[in-house]
Amino acid sequence: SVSAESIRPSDDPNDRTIHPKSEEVRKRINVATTLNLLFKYLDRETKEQVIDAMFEKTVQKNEIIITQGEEGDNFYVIEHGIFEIFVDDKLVLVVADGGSFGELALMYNNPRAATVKAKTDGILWAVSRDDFRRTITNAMNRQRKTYENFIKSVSFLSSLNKSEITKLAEALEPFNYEGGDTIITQGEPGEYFYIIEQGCVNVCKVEDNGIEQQLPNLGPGNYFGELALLNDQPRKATVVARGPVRVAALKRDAFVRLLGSVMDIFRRNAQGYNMNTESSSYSTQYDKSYSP
Ligand code: 1OR
Repeated sequence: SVSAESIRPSDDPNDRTIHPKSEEVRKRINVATTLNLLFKYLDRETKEQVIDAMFEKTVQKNEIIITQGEEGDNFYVIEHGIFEIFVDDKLVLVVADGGSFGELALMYNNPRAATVKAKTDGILWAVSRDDFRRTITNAMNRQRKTYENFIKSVSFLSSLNKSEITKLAEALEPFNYEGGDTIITQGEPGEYFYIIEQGCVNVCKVEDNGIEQQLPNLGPGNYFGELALLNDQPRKATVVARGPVRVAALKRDAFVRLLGSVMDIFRRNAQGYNMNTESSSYSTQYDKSYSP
């Protein structure tokens, strides 16, 4: 399905590698990468470039794909198969379909941090070091810079220092929603904290007595989803996109690790949630309730 010949136009200023592929193969790769974290940062065009640059590698059970300590050559996305990751001969992680490995050595110019071994036969899509850096590393750096500027513009994050901003920018993940999409469902467990980059969300809470209470809408620079992580409790409200919404999201462990200095603000603002929405002393975040 993949031509052995690769075209590398040297007069192209972008000097892109293209391993030609059928539409069917591109679709398979698209499926394999939809949930992959590294691909979240890519706009459609860059993602197409990564897929262009990929070449297929079939592997056999027990094959060693990466050896700890060696220099990094490729990054791999798993279309199919189970792979075991060992650090100092200790099994640390098992990855399978849609997962990936081998990015660290390419991103940071380090020796391979782990050994990766096929537990089953499998199919991998490989991207060479040069192509990886040109596409994925570049996109991640761009995204990080965009996030750094965004963080500096968000008032509840104004206490963060430079190194905290850098770490937060590395940990934030972009998610996009369409109008009507439910971002958070009341009663479910929470794994993410959200800051709105673009758009507006509706927050709605069903009280114990069954009465639905509309909370003020939230917009750019506002946050939600902190309570479940702060208090280790189910989601206390449902949050729905009112139109196209883009959020910067932070996983639970990163939230705890990176926003420690902001917890007081969260706690203080959370006291406002318990008051009636009509109350004049409603929380700081809602002082300027967002209405587009
Ligand atoms: P790499 O280029 O260093 C080995 O080649 C790959 O294994 C590495 O990139 C990651 O993609 C992947 N520690 C190091 N490498 C890991 C780890 C890992 N997990 C996956 N890889 N740890 C496991 C974290 C759950 C830390 C163990 C102390």
